[in-house]
Amino acid sequence: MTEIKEQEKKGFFSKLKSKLSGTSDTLTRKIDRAVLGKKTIDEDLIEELEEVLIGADIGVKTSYDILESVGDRVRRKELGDADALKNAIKEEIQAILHREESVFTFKPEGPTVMMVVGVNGVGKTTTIGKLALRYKKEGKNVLIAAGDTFRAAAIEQLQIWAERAGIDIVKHHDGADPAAVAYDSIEAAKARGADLLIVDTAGRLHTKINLMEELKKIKRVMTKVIPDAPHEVLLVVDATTGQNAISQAKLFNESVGLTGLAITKLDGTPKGGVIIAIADELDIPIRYIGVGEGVEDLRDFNAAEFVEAIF
Ligand SMILES: Nc1nc2c(ncn2[C@@H]2O[C@H](COP(=O)(O)OP(=O)(O)O)[C@@H](O)[C@H]2O)c(=O)[nH]1
Ligand SMILES: [Mg+2]
Repeated sequence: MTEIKEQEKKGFFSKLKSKLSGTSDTLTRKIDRAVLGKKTIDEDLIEELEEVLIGADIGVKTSYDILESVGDRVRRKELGDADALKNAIKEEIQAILHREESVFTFKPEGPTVMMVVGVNGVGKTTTIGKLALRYKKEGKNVLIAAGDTFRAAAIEQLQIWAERAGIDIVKHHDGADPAAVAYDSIEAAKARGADLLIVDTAGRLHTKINLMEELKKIKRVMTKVIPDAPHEVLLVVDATTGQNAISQAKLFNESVGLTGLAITKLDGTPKGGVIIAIADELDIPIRYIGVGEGVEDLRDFNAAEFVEAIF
């Protein structure tokens, strides 16, 4: 029994490793190449490594921070060889990621309300579908709301996930007021005693109202039914957009106040290093990572596991 579990864990990990190979190619292979055969660990090498880190989308500030403390250790002659140097970088990265590792938790009673935000195409609706299925499997009573009323296709897409998961969906016609959808869904969640309500939102609008104003309105409306809702404002960002993901996170955080992040499309991209910059530059917990389109490809973010997979 435990052996099977052990094997499952190994399979799960090797799959994660292969999904993140784009990032390990740009990051760890290049670190290896830079340090390989170097007899002395000096300032030139540190500079070379800084370029490697920046090239892996870790960002200028974060790359500098990482190598500043590694450089200190080099000057104190604590790092004797290339392996020790590589390990020091790995430890620094893990420490940064570890700060923002924090799993999503449910309120002890009453519906926990999660509002999912982000620009178009980042993977909001897909992430909601995966989460709904997962938490239902874990025995939660889940309800989802089609708050992206901007396109009919968005409602249909969520409907398909709801059918697949065998869960209820609250929806209005396309073009309806998303705040009204949010209000109805939160009333329904309360009335039905749902454990989790996940509300989808639009990433773009072509009307006069600004997206951020609309998201604020959705948040406000929710508090009329459940005063401390939403309990989670989850921003979804697409790792393949690299440094753009950071500016999106800053913008959404200033406007609507984020409590968690999901970073999608880490599979196949060489830009996965952006997660390190996000963890370093923003003080927002990373809840989930997306490494593919399958249901099992949305995982709780685990800093140690992530670093092991890319190093
Ligand atoms: N490869 C990959 N594709 C993803 C991931 N998450 C979402 N997608 C795809 O990204 C596209 C846009 O997703 P969608 O959920 O419609 O984005 P939304 O506009 O934010 O709601 C879809 O084709 C998804 O299948 C992921 O982790 N990896
Ligand atoms: Mg969508």
